[in-house]
Amino acid sequence: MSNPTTPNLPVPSPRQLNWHSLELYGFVHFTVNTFTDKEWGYGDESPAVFNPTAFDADQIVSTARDGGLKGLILTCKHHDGFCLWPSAYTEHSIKHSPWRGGKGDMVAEFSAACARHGLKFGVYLSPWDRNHPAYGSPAYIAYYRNQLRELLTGYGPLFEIWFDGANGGDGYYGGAREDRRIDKLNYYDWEPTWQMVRELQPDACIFSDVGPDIRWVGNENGIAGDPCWATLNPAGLGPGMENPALNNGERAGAQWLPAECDVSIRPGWFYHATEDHQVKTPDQLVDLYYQSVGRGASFLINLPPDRRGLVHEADAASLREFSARIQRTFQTDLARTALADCAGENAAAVCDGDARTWFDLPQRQGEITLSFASPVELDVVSLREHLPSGQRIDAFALDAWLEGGWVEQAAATSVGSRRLLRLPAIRTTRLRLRILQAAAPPAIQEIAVYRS
Ligand code: FUL
Repeated sequence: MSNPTTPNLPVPSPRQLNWHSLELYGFVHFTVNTFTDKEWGYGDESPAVFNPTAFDADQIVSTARDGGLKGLILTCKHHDGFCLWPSAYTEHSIKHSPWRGGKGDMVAEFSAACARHGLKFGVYLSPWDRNHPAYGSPAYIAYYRNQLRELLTGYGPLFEIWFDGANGGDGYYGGAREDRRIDKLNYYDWEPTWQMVRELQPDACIFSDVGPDIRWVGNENGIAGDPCWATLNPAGLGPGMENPALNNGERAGAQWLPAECDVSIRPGWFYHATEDHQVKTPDQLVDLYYQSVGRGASFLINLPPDRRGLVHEADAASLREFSARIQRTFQTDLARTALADCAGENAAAVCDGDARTWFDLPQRQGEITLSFASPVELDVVSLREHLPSGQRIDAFALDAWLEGGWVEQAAATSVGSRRLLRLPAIRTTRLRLRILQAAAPPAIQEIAVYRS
Protein backbone atom coordinates (compact mmCIF):
# COMPACT_ATOMS: atom_id res chain seq x y z
CA MET A 1 0.00 0.00 0.00
CA SER A 2 2.35 2.72 -1.10
CA ASN A 3 1.22 5.91 -2.69
CA PRO A 4 2.22 6.62 -6.26
CA THR A 5 2.99 10.26 -5.49
CA THR A 6 5.03 9.97 -2.34
CA PRO A 7 6.50 13.38 -1.59
CA ASN A 8 9.65 13.97 0.33
CA LEU A 9 7.94 14.77 3.63
CA PRO A 10 9.80 14.32 6.94
CA VAL A 11 8.86 10.99 8.51
CA PRO A 12 9.44 9.66 12.03
CA SER A 13 12.39 7.42 12.88
CA PRO A 14 11.62 3.96 14.30
CA ARG A 15 12.42 5.22 17.81
CA GLN A 16 10.04 8.15 17.36
CA LEU A 17 7.36 5.77 16.09
CA ASN A 18 7.69 3.68 19.24
CA TRP A 19 7.48 6.81 21.34
CA HIS A 20 4.32 7.97 19.51
CA SER A 21 2.56 4.79 20.59
CA LEU A 22 3.03 5.62 24.30
CA GLU A 23 0.94 8.82 24.32
CA LEU A 24 0.72 9.04 28.10
CA TYR A 25 3.55 8.78 30.63
CA GLY A 26 4.78 10.39 33.82
CA PHE A 27 7.37 12.61 35.40
CA VAL A 28 8.62 12.19 38.97
CA HIS A 29 10.12 15.32 40.51
CA PHE A 30 11.91 14.46 43.73
CA THR A 31 14.97 16.03 45.39
CA VAL A 32 15.99 18.21 48.35
CA ASN A 33 13.30 20.68 47.24
CA THR A 34 10.65 18.31 48.55
CA PHE A 35 12.12 18.84 52.03
CA THR A 36 12.95 22.56 51.77
CA ASP A 37 9.63 23.46 50.11
CA LYS A 38 11.29 25.02 47.10
CA GLU A 39 10.86 24.67 43.36
CA TRP A 40 14.44 25.50 42.45
CA GLY A 41 17.09 24.60 45.05
CA TYR A 42 19.99 27.05 45.23
CA GLY A 43 22.60 24.27 45.36
CA ASP A 44 23.73 24.82 48.97
CA GLU A 45 21.27 22.36 50.52
CA SER A 46 22.77 19.82 52.86
CA PRO A 47 22.26 16.24 51.60
CA ALA A 48 21.10 15.53 55.16
CA VAL A 49 17.73 17.17 54.43
CA PHE A 50 16.86 14.43 51.94
CA ASN A 51 15.11 11.94 54.18
CA PRO A 52 11.90 10.35 52.91
CA THR A 53 10.43 8.41 55.79
CA ALA A 54 8.56 5.71 53.84
CA PHE A 55 9.92 5.80 50.29
CA ASP A 56 8.36 3.07 48.19
CA ALA A 57 9.14 2.97 44.48
CA ASP A 58 6.48 0.28 44.04
CA GLN A 59 3.78 2.57 45.43
CA ILE A 60 4.82 5.37 43.06
CA VAL A 61 5.19 3.16 40.00
CA SER A 62 2.02 1.15 40.60
CA THR A 63 0.07 4.39 41.11
CA ALA A 64 1.38 5.55 37.75
CA ARG A 65 0.49 2.21 36.16
CA ASP A 66 -3.04 2.33 37.59
CA GLY A 67 -3.30 5.82 36.10
CA GLY A 68 -2.62 4.45 32.65
CA LEU A 69 0.93 5.85 32.38
CA LYS A 70 3.22 3.84 30.12
CA GLY A 71 6.54 5.07 31.52
CA LEU A 72 8.15 7.28 34.16
CA ILE A 73 10.92 9.86 33.89
CA LEU A 74 12.78 10.56 37.13
CA THR A 75 14.62 13.79 38.01
CA CYS A 76 17.90 12.04 38.84
CA LYS A 77 19.46 15.49 39.34
CA HIS A 78 17.51 18.75 39.32
CA HIS A 79 18.96 22.29 39.13
CA ASP A 80 20.21 22.05 42.76
CA GLY A 81 22.74 19.41 41.69
CA PHE A 82 21.76 16.80 44.31
CA CYS A 83 22.00 13.28 42.84
CA LEU A 84 19.50 10.52 43.60
CA TRP A 85 22.14 7.93 42.76
CA PRO A 86 25.61 7.51 44.31
CA SER A 87 27.51 9.19 41.48
CA ALA A 88 31.26 8.60 41.51
CA TYR A 89 31.81 12.20 40.41
CA THR A 90 30.32 14.17 43.28
CA GLU A 91 29.75 14.03 47.01
CA HIS A 92 26.53 16.00 46.59
CA SER A 93 24.26 12.99 46.53
CA ILE A 94 22.20 10.51 48.52
CA LYS A 95 25.51 9.02 49.70
CA HIS A 96 25.47 11.73 52.36
CA SER A 97 21.77 11.59 53.14
CA PRO A 98 20.21 9.63 55.99
CA TRP A 99 18.04 7.73 53.48
CA ARG A 100 18.96 3.98 53.55
CA GLY A 101 21.88 4.99 55.76
CA GLY A 102 23.64 6.63 52.80
CA LYS A 103 23.81 3.25 51.02
CA GLY A 104 20.78 3.69 48.78
CA ASP A 105 20.39 4.20 45.03
CA MET A 106 17.01 5.70 44.26
CA VAL A 107 17.50 5.61 40.49
CA ALA A 108 18.09 1.86 40.74
CA GLU A 109 14.98 1.41 42.89
CA PHE A 110 12.85 3.31 40.36
CA SER A 111 14.30 1.45 37.41
CA ALA A 112 13.65 -1.93 39.07
CA ALA A 113 10.11 -0.97 40.09
CA CYS A 114 9.31 0.19 36.55
CA ALA A 115 10.53 -3.14 35.21
CA ARG A 116 8.40 -5.00 37.79
CA HIS A 117 5.25 -3.11 36.86
CA GLY A 118 5.74 -3.05 33.10
CA LEU A 119 6.53 0.66 32.75
CA LYS A 120 9.32 2.14 30.70
CA PHE A 121 11.94 4.14 32.54
CA GLY A 122 13.54 7.46 31.58
CA VAL A 123 15.90 9.96 33.16
CA TYR A 124 16.07 13.72 33.63
CA LEU A 125 19.55 15.13 34.29
CA SER A 126 19.50 18.90 34.70
CA PRO A 127 22.17 20.60 32.58
CA TRP A 128 22.03 23.59 34.93
CA ASP A 129 23.76 22.64 38.19
CA ARG A 130 23.69 25.30 40.91
CA ASN A 131 25.88 23.23 43.19
CA HIS A 132 28.84 22.42 40.99
CA PRO A 133 31.89 24.72 41.34
CA ALA A 134 32.81 24.39 37.67
CA TYR A 135 29.41 25.25 36.24
CA GLY A 136 29.95 27.65 33.35
CA SER A 137 33.39 26.27 32.41
CA PRO A 138 34.34 23.37 30.08
CA ALA A 139 35.22 21.22 33.11
CA TYR A 140 31.55 21.09 34.02
CA ILE A 141 30.63 19.67 30.60
CA ALA A 142 33.02 16.78 31.21
CA TYR A 143 31.39 16.27 34.63
CA TYR A 144 27.91 16.38 33.11
CA ARG A 145 28.82 13.77 30.49
CA ASN A 146 30.37 11.53 33.14
CA GLN A 147 27.17 11.64 35.13
CA LEU A 148 25.08 11.01 32.07
CA ARG A 149 27.22 7.99 31.21
CA GLU A 150 26.53 6.56 34.66
CA LEU A 151 22.81 6.90 34.06
CA LEU A 152 22.96 5.55 30.52
CA THR A 153 24.92 2.46 31.50
CA GLY A 154 23.75 1.54 34.99
CA TYR A 155 19.98 1.46 34.91
CA GLY A 156 18.73 -0.73 32.08
CA PRO A 157 17.03 0.35 28.89
CA LEU A 158 15.80 3.95 28.93
CA PHE A 159 12.96 5.18 26.75
CA GLU A 160 13.57 8.92 27.07
CA ILE A 161 16.35 11.26 28.17
CA TRP A 162 15.06 14.64 29.27
CA PHE A 163 17.35 17.64 28.72
CA ASP A 164 15.90 20.68 30.43
CA GLY A 165 16.09 24.08 28.79
CA ALA A 166 16.30 26.07 32.05
CA ASN A 167 19.92 27.19 31.97
CA GLY A 168 22.14 29.29 34.16
CA GLY A 169 21.56 32.07 36.69
CA ASP A 170 22.51 32.53 40.30
CA GLY A 171 23.56 29.68 42.52
CA TYR A 172 25.87 28.31 45.16
CA TYR A 173 28.52 27.00 42.72
CA GLY A 174 30.78 25.44 45.30
CA GLY A 175 30.55 28.48 47.56
CA ALA A 176 31.08 31.23 44.97
CA ARG A 177 27.41 32.28 45.34
CA GLU A 178 27.24 34.23 42.14
CA ASP A 179 25.39 34.65 38.90
CA ARG A 180 26.59 32.51 36.00
CA ARG A 181 25.16 32.99 32.53
CA ILE A 182 26.05 30.64 29.73
CA ASP A 183 25.90 30.83 25.94
CA LYS A 184 22.77 28.80 25.29
CA LEU A 185 23.68 27.81 21.78
CA ASN A 186 27.29 26.74 22.38
CA TYR A 187 28.11 26.11 26.03
CA TYR A 188 26.75 22.57 26.37
CA ASP A 189 28.09 21.40 22.99
CA TRP A 190 25.10 19.06 22.69
CA GLU A 191 26.08 17.06 19.61
CA PRO A 192 28.67 14.78 21.31
CA THR A 193 26.36 14.36 24.30
CA TRP A 194 23.48 13.28 22.08
CA GLN A 195 25.89 11.00 20.23
CA MET A 196 26.74 9.31 23.52
CA VAL A 197 23.03 8.68 24.12
CA ARG A 198 22.76 7.15 20.64
CA GLU A 199 25.69 4.84 21.33
CA LEU A 200 24.71 3.75 24.82
CA GLN A 201 20.90 3.83 24.53
CA PRO A 202 20.08 3.62 20.82
CA ASP A 203 16.34 3.21 21.41
CA ALA A 204 15.98 6.18 23.78
CA CYS A 205 14.29 9.33 22.51
CA ILE A 206 16.12 12.56 23.29
CA PHE A 207 13.92 15.37 24.53
CA SER A 208 14.98 19.00 24.63
CA ASP A 209 13.21 22.22 23.67
CA VAL A 210 14.25 21.45 20.10
CA GLY A 211 14.75 17.69 20.04
CA PRO A 212 16.51 15.97 18.29
CA ASP A 213 13.68 13.43 18.80
CA ILE A 214 10.98 15.19 20.82
CA ARG A 215 10.35 18.90 21.24
CA TRP A 216 8.92 20.90 24.11
CA VAL A 217 5.40 22.15 23.46
CA GLY A 218 6.33 25.67 24.58
CA ASN A 219 4.38 25.82 27.86
CA GLU A 220 4.14 23.92 31.12
CA ASN A 221 0.34 23.76 31.10
CA GLY A 222 0.10 20.50 29.18
CA ILE A 223 -1.59 22.10 26.17
CA ALA A 224 -0.56 21.61 22.55
CA GLY A 225 -1.42 24.23 19.96
CA ASP A 226 -4.18 23.70 17.44
CA PRO A 227 -2.83 22.92 14.94
CA CYS A 228 0.07 20.98 16.37
CA TRP A 229 2.30 19.87 13.48
CA ALA A 230 4.83 17.13 14.18
CA THR A 231 7.39 18.99 12.07
CA LEU A 232 9.71 21.91 12.85
CA ASN A 233 12.80 23.74 11.59
CA PRO A 234 15.22 23.55 14.53
CA ALA A 235 18.20 25.01 12.64
CA GLY A 236 19.96 27.73 14.63
CA LEU A 237 17.94 27.05 17.77
CA GLY A 238 19.07 25.52 21.03
CA PRO A 239 17.52 24.44 24.32
CA GLY A 240 16.46 27.38 26.47
CA MET A 241 16.12 29.76 23.53
CA GLU A 242 12.89 31.55 22.70
CA ASN A 243 11.03 29.78 19.92
CA PRO A 244 7.42 30.76 19.31
CA ALA A 245 6.98 27.87 16.85
CA LEU A 246 7.09 25.15 19.53
CA ASN A 247 3.39 25.18 20.39
CA ASN A 248 2.06 24.75 16.85
CA GLY A 249 5.08 23.28 15.10
CA GLU A 250 5.80 24.34 11.54
CA ARG A 251 3.87 22.85 8.65
CA ALA A 252 6.86 23.21 6.34
CA GLY A 253 9.31 22.00 9.00
CA ALA A 254 12.24 20.02 7.68
CA GLN A 255 12.44 17.63 10.62
CA TRP A 256 10.02 15.24 12.33
CA LEU A 257 10.02 16.71 15.84
CA PRO A 258 6.75 15.97 17.64
CA ALA A 259 5.66 17.79 20.78
CA GLU A 260 5.53 16.57 24.36
CA CYS A 261 3.14 18.33 26.77
CA ASP A 262 4.61 18.39 30.27
CA VAL A 263 2.47 19.48 33.19
CA SER A 264 2.32 18.79 36.90
CA ILE A 265 -0.72 17.30 38.61
CA ARG A 266 -0.19 20.13 41.14
CA PRO A 267 0.74 23.80 40.68
CA GLY A 268 4.41 23.03 41.47
CA TRP A 269 6.74 20.42 40.02
CA PHE A 270 7.76 19.42 43.56
CA TYR A 271 5.50 18.40 46.42
CA HIS A 272 4.33 21.14 48.78
CA ALA A 273 1.80 20.31 51.49
CA THR A 274 0.20 23.72 50.95
CA GLU A 275 -0.88 22.53 47.49
CA ASP A 276 -2.71 19.42 48.68
CA HIS A 277 -6.04 21.05 47.86
CA GLN A 278 -4.86 22.16 44.40
CA VAL A 279 -4.41 18.76 42.79
CA LYS A 280 -5.84 18.81 39.28
CA THR A 281 -9.26 17.19 39.12
CA PRO A 282 -10.08 14.18 36.92
CA ASP A 283 -12.06 16.55 34.68
CA GLN A 284 -9.07 18.84 34.26
CA LEU A 285 -6.82 15.90 33.45
CA VAL A 286 -9.31 14.60 30.89
CA ASP A 287 -9.40 18.03 29.25
CA LEU A 288 -5.59 18.07 29.13
CA TYR A 289 -5.60 14.61 27.56
CA TYR A 290 -7.74 15.90 24.70
CA GLN A 291 -5.54 19.01 24.37
CA SER A 292 -2.31 17.00 24.19
CA VAL A 293 -2.80 13.40 23.00
CA GLY A 294 -5.88 14.61 21.12
CA ARG A 295 -3.71 17.00 19.10
CA GLY A 296 -1.02 14.52 18.14
CA ALA A 297 1.35 15.28 21.03
CA SER A 298 2.20 13.23 24.12
CA PHE A 299 0.98 13.90 27.65
CA LEU A 300 3.67 13.90 30.38
CA ILE A 301 2.05 14.18 33.83
CA ASN A 302 4.21 14.90 36.86
CA LEU A 303 3.49 13.01 40.09
CA PRO A 304 5.70 14.53 42.79
CA PRO A 305 6.31 12.26 45.78
CA ASP A 306 5.72 13.83 49.19
CA ARG A 307 8.07 13.85 52.18
CA ARG A 308 7.21 10.25 52.95
CA GLY A 309 8.42 9.36 49.47
CA LEU A 310 4.94 8.36 48.29
CA VAL A 311 2.44 9.74 45.81
CA HIS A 312 -0.02 11.64 47.97
CA GLU A 313 -3.51 10.13 48.33
CA ALA A 314 -5.16 13.11 46.63
CA ASP A 315 -2.95 12.83 43.55
CA ALA A 316 -3.42 9.07 43.36
CA ALA A 317 -7.21 9.35 43.60
CA SER A 318 -7.42 11.99 40.90
CA LEU A 319 -5.15 10.11 38.54
CA ARG A 320 -7.09 6.87 39.09
CA GLU A 321 -10.42 8.51 38.30
CA PHE A 322 -8.94 10.25 35.23
CA SER A 323 -7.72 6.89 33.98
CA ALA A 324 -11.07 5.22 34.64
CA ARG A 325 -12.81 7.90 32.57
CA ILE A 326 -10.37 7.57 29.69
CA GLN A 327 -10.73 3.79 29.77
CA ARG A 328 -14.52 3.97 29.85
CA THR A 329 -14.57 6.33 26.89
CA PHE A 330 -12.15 4.41 24.71
CA GLN A 331 -13.05 0.85 25.59
CA THR A 332 -15.59 0.29 22.79
CA ASP A 333 -14.84 1.51 19.30
CA LEU A 334 -18.26 1.80 17.68
CA ALA A 335 -16.72 2.02 14.21
CA ARG A 336 -15.53 -1.57 14.37
CA THR A 337 -18.83 -2.79 12.89
CA ALA A 338 -19.20 0.02 10.35
CA LEU A 339 -18.71 -0.26 6.61
CA ALA A 340 -16.08 2.16 5.33
CA ASP A 341 -16.26 3.38 1.78
CA CYS A 342 -14.19 5.79 -0.30
CA ALA A 343 -15.79 6.53 -3.68
CA GLY A 344 -16.86 2.90 -4.11
CA GLU A 345 -13.64 1.44 -2.74
CA ASN A 346 -13.63 -0.59 0.47
CA ALA A 347 -11.74 1.42 3.11
CA ALA A 348 -12.13 -1.14 5.93
CA ALA A 349 -8.54 -0.61 7.07
CA VAL A 350 -9.53 2.67 8.78
CA CYS A 351 -11.90 0.98 11.19
CA ASP A 352 -10.35 -2.45 11.79
CA GLY A 353 -8.71 -1.38 15.06
CA ASP A 354 -5.36 -2.55 13.69
CA ALA A 355 -2.52 -0.04 13.94
CA ARG A 356 -0.63 -1.88 11.19
CA THR A 357 -3.18 -1.23 8.46
CA TRP A 358 -4.22 1.98 6.75
CA PHE A 359 -6.10 3.26 3.72
CA ASP A 360 -4.45 5.35 1.00
CA LEU A 361 -6.79 7.93 -0.45
CA PRO A 362 -6.41 7.90 -4.24
CA GLN A 363 -6.11 11.68 -4.32
CA ARG A 364 -5.18 14.54 -2.06
CA GLN A 365 -8.83 15.33 -1.50
CA GLY A 366 -11.59 12.83 -0.91
CA GLU A 367 -14.17 11.39 1.43
CA ILE A 368 -14.51 8.31 3.55
CA THR A 369 -17.98 7.37 4.71
CA LEU A 370 -18.72 5.06 7.63
CA SER A 371 -22.15 3.43 7.59
CA PHE A 372 -23.61 1.71 10.63
CA ALA A 373 -26.23 -1.04 10.47
CA SER A 374 -28.17 0.62 13.27
CA PRO A 375 -27.91 4.14 14.76
CA VAL A 376 -24.94 4.77 17.07
CA GLU A 377 -24.67 7.37 19.79
CA LEU A 378 -21.30 9.07 19.84
CA ASP A 379 -19.46 12.15 21.04
CA VAL A 380 -15.79 11.39 20.36
CA VAL A 381 -14.05 10.62 17.07
CA SER A 382 -10.40 9.59 16.87
CA LEU A 383 -8.38 10.03 13.67
CA ARG A 384 -4.83 8.86 12.99
CA GLU A 385 -2.58 9.17 9.99
CA HIS A 386 -0.22 6.36 9.06
CA LEU A 387 2.92 8.07 10.39
CA PRO A 388 5.55 6.30 8.28
CA SER A 389 3.94 8.09 5.32
CA GLY A 390 4.48 11.48 6.98
CA GLN A 391 1.95 14.07 8.08
CA ARG A 392 -0.13 14.62 4.97
CA ILE A 393 -3.50 16.06 5.97
CA ASP A 394 -3.73 19.88 6.00
CA ALA A 395 -7.45 20.34 6.56
CA PHE A 396 -10.50 18.15 7.05
CA ALA A 397 -14.11 18.21 8.19
CA LEU A 398 -16.34 15.60 9.78
CA ASP A 399 -20.04 15.33 9.01
CA ALA A 400 -22.85 13.28 10.49
CA TRP A 401 -26.04 12.21 8.72
CA LEU A 402 -28.80 13.84 10.74
CA GLU A 403 -32.46 14.03 9.79
CA GLY A 404 -31.87 13.19 6.15
CA GLY A 405 -28.83 15.35 5.43
CA TRP A 406 -25.12 15.82 6.16
CA VAL A 407 -24.39 18.22 9.00
CA GLU A 408 -20.82 19.31 9.71
CA GLN A 409 -19.74 18.40 13.26
CA ALA A 410 -16.11 19.51 13.30
CA ALA A 411 -13.40 20.94 11.10
CA ALA A 412 -9.69 21.18 11.83
CA THR A 413 -6.24 21.07 10.26
CA SER A 414 -3.47 18.84 11.69
CA VAL A 415 -4.02 15.14 12.42
CA GLY A 416 -0.68 13.31 12.39
CA SER A 417 -0.29 10.88 15.24
CA ARG A 418 -3.81 11.50 16.50
CA ARG A 419 -6.70 13.93 16.46
CA LEU A 420 -9.49 13.55 18.99
CA LEU A 421 -12.68 15.40 18.18
CA ARG A 422 -15.11 16.01 21.01
CA LEU A 423 -18.59 16.48 19.63
CA PRO A 424 -21.97 17.18 21.13
CA ALA A 425 -23.62 13.77 21.61
CA ILE A 426 -25.33 12.70 18.39
CA ARG A 427 -27.20 9.67 17.12
CA THR A 428 -26.56 8.74 13.54
CA THR A 429 -26.21 5.94 10.99
CA ARG A 430 -23.48 7.58 8.94
CA LEU A 431 -20.32 9.63 9.41
CA ARG A 432 -18.24 11.25 6.69
CA LEU A 433 -14.64 12.39 6.84
CA ARG A 434 -13.88 14.97 4.16
CA ILE A 435 -10.23 15.64 3.40
CA LEU A 436 -10.16 19.21 2.16
CA GLN A 437 -6.46 19.74 1.66
CA ALA A 438 -3.35 17.60 1.93
CA ALA A 439 0.33 17.70 1.00
CA ALA A 440 -0.04 14.26 -0.60
CA PRO A 441 -2.81 11.65 -0.81
CA PRO A 442 -3.52 10.94 2.86
CA ALA A 443 -2.73 7.58 4.41
CA ILE A 444 -5.42 7.15 7.05
CA GLN A 445 -4.80 4.59 9.73
CA GLU A 446 -7.80 5.10 11.95
CA ILE A 447 -11.29 6.49 12.17
CA ALA A 448 -12.60 5.36 15.55
CA VAL A 449 -15.86 6.35 17.20
CA TYR A 450 -16.71 6.49 20.90
CA ARG A 451 -19.35 7.51 23.40
CA SER A 452 -17.76 9.17 26.46
C1 FUL B 1 11.68 23.28 33.92
C2 FUL B 1 12.35 23.28 35.29
O1 FUL B 1 12.91 24.54 35.58
C3 FUL B 1 11.28 22.90 36.27
O2 FUL B 1 11.73 22.91 37.60
C4 FUL B 1 10.77 21.51 35.89
O3 FUL B 1 11.80 20.56 36.06
C5 FUL B 1 10.27 21.49 34.46
C6 FUL B 1 9.83 20.15 33.98
O4 FUL B 1 11.26 21.98 33.58
O5 FUL B 1 12.48 23.82 32.94
